[in-house]
Amino acid sequence: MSKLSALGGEAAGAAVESRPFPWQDRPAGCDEVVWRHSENPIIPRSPFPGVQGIYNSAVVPFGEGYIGVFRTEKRTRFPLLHVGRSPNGLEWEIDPEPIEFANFESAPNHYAYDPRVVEIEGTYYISWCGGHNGPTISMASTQDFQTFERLENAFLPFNRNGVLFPRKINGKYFLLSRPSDNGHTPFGDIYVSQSPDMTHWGVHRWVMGRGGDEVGQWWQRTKIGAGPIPIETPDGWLMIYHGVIDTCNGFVYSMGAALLDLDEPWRVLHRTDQHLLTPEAEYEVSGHVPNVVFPCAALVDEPTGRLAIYYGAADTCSCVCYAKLDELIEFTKNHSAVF
Ligand code: BMA
Repeated sequence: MSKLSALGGEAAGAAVESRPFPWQDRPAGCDEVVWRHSENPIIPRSPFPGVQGIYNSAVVPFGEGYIGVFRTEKRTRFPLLHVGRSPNGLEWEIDPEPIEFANFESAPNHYAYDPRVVEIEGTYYISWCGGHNGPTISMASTQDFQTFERLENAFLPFNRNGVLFPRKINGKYFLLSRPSDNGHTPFGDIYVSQSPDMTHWGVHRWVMGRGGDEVGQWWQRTKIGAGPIPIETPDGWLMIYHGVIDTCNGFVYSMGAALLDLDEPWRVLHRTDQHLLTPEAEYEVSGHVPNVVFPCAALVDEPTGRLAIYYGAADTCSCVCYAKLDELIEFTKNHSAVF
């Protein structure tokens, strides 16, 4: 059964939990379904000396506040994962040292980027793009964000954007991914795989493909990839994702959404026929890689239906945007092209 069987409106009142939910109301005069936090970036490119980028990162509620796994780059520009903590989801303290795994010797050539985090049955799982012989989906688990156990890689190279579902479906773990290549992949569709144990992955099913001329969908014509952990709703799994267009100045990464069948999540019910957010703000169009909005996490305040989406901007800094869950679902249903 859906956790969000009834999507509360604003009148539903204060959040059940005492931890503050990161939120700003839609600004006056704005009629977008998704709007930006007014003080983005919430984490600037250098949260502490020696760091030159922190982006495409994941957060979850934890204790009285929030915890996150951040893609952090020091002067080597070699990406590693760092834990961060926040009382309110907006102000963050990032550990200066990267995550170390109890059962795994970190080699200097093991990179790690674009993490996602999810709690399933009391254990937190981290999936990220990792490797040393080509990128694939690496995974770890933790109970407390102090000790981390490295799990086996889910797939052979090359693969990216590994995103777990937040519960088992018909007794199996489900993992979205985007098979890719060793470089700046110029193609890519979203697939879903199943596992009985978080180690052995199979039953690979195609979920949805990139857009193109035939479907009039250029904003997502080059490749697509799942973003935050899918959100369970009565209308299906809400999967926020990125879509990419190739231009003469390089790739442009935008954000879209789809609703997937709750029991058979390879079946797409609805899918936005336009982007929800595209690089326009200064911090999105300018940075290490201009023109990137890259969502990796979302928080839902169940009593109010408020949604805070965390995204990396321009491969440089960390940002938040907001939506109302019921509005986003209605928008996805009413502006849909499934192909
Ligand atoms: C992808 C990943 C992301 C990055 C994006 C844009 O291939 O490497 O981490 O945000 O490219 O550079």
